[in-house]
Amino acid sequence: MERISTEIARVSFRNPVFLASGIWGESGLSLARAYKDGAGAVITKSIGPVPREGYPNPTVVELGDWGLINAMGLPNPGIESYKEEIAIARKGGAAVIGSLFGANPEEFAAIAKAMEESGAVSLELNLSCPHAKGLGSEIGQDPKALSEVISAVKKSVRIPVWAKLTPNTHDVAALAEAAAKAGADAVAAINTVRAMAIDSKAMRPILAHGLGGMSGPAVKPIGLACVWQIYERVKIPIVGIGGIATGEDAFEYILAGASAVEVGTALAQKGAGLFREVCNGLDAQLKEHGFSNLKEAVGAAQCPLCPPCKGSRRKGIASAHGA
Ligand code: RRO
Repeated sequence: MERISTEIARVSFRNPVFLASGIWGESGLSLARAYKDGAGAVITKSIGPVPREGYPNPTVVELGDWGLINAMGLPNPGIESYKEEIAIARKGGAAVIGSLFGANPEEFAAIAKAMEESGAVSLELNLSCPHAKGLGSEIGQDPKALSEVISAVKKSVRIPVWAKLTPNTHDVAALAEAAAKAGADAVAAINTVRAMAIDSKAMRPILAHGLGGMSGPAVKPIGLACVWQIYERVKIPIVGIGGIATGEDAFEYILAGASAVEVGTALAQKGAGLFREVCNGLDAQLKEHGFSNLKEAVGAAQCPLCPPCKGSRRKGIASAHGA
């Protein structure tokens, strides 16, 4: 399906529908399986410097059609043992993006190097987990701290580095700008939206951790707005995340400015057939709207008049993106 092949920071992908971090990323075999099932790339579970158990149960609240709230607490086996899983996924033929977190730039840089050595084709820095003390968005909401992490990782690896941004901020585009200035090759947006569910009978939060992160259909409009605002401000590619379950959802993210998308929550409901379904749906949308390839459609909704006309606003933005 040539029309939907894409490129993120010098790396080509057979299609733009990627497996999001946090689902099916526990083992190399499950990552390879998702790739065989049609993902354009697979993103690992977020991996830290040492094994971490995560929060006690309950860690997930399902909210029906809206999606779900999770507070897993970054459970992972630590980079030393996870290196092998990346190698297994690579042997299985998968394009692997390593997702990682740390408490400081040095930790990020060390894990990044280990992931590169294991065969990851790019890295996605988790600067955005919405509920982890001293980690995730506590670093990623601060442009200075975010920049320090990115600069350190860029010095330690040669593969492209994506910064995964939080929507839990007043100006996501400013974070993207800081990331680009620090050398990030791409940004991914969005991680989950800080959220909570309360059991009114028990009069307590449902999640053991209290606060969690919302994903699924309810966050799609938030993700689209973030991608839109980022596309207006930075030239590096954007990977869109949040509530994508159909080819039309993916097409909307592309129109807002994304060059690829990640699916997560919808996979839990619909299964691995979703990758091919979203790819086919996206291909059909591109064809129906007269685009001969995905690149032409990236940011096409940025013309407020009659997309995809050659309106001046779109032209200005598109030329800033080298189109
Ligand atoms: O593990 C988690 O609880 C988690 C992570 Br690392 C993340 O990046 N986003 C999220 O909603 N949960």
